[in-house]
Amino acid sequence: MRLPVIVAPAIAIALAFAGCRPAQETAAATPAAPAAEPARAVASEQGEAKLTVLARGLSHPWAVAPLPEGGFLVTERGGNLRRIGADGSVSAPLAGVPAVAARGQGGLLDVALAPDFAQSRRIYLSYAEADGSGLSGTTAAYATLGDAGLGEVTVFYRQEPKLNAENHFGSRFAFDGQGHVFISQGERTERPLAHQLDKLQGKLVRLDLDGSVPADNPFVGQAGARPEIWSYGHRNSQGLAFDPRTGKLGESEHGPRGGDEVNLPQPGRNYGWPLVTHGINYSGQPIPEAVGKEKEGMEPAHFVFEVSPGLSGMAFYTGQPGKPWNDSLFLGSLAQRNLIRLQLDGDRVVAEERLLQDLGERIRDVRVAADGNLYLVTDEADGKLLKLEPPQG
Ligand SMILES: [Ca+2]
Repeated sequence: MRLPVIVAPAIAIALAFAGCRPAQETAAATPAAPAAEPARAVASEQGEAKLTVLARGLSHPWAVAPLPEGGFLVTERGGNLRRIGADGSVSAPLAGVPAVAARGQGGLLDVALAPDFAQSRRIYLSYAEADGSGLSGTTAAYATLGDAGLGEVTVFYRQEPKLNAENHFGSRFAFDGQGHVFISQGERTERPLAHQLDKLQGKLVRLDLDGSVPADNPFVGQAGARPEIWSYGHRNSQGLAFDPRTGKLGESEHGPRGGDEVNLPQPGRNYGWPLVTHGINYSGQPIPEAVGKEKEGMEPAHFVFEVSPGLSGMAFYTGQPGKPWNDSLFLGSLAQRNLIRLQLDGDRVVAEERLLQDLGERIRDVRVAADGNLYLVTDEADGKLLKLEPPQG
């Protein structure tokens, strides 16, 4: 087992000071592993939450998957997968991760545990993959998690065709508990592709857990359409999760300026991009194809942010009766650098709150773990893994 390659700066400083102290104190103060930094209070409309920096010094972390035995898997966009202990210890990069195309917005993206992870130790990874000529596409693999790395790495999905474009790869996984994995993607900034059913850009796809195509997918048997597709007309979908209360799939979509969306994607439906949007180009120019906020035959957004937060990962917080944040949807904001909490009544958004504004960091992913806490990663050069303990009511 290699030693951790990252020492949290605060710990390094603590150790430096420890050197000036009497020997007996130094021995007692030396941690076996980097200790978590002290928790601090976080104000919320629903009471006081608690924030702890579990680890820092991560390079643009993109996803966090809490492990059932404690600890976490965290991806770094440059291509590393690390295990982080419940005590904040950060492992060396795990071996066996596929080569990724870390250019533009591409690189190592999502990590998720298979529904039967406790028995199988299988994990899912999504990433940007290059071909020999420099074209790239969103790709998904599963693998078995061992102590030092991954084994039995199997690529089970490739976005086709590969393109000469470096942005809008997506991507997140979600599992429906009925033997399917969903993979969100972006349109790679080639807007018209989101409506072309023979291409996989701008599509949400649904596969069996081994990567085969389910016979009941909406476009199976339709000439000129890819059978992997579940829904289409998506711009860049970087959040995906099932609502445990309703079993409905939710999707967050990083939109154009003024057009970030939450959708509840249904099979075979068209979610409109780029014809239907509330936004304009980041240049300030209109989107050439846009016809308005709604159009016959296309699904309007379920919820729209008309000032763009720059949405990324998302998680439902449910099944916590008596807790003030019960029935919330959390979304990471990249551009506004905070954590969004949407209060839900059924599927309806009835209130909105921003958290962690004073942290000032791009929140790339948020997950709810079995311990009832939220875990986040910040997409920064000095990226952090954060634990957020909800108000107890
Ligand atoms: Ca849309």
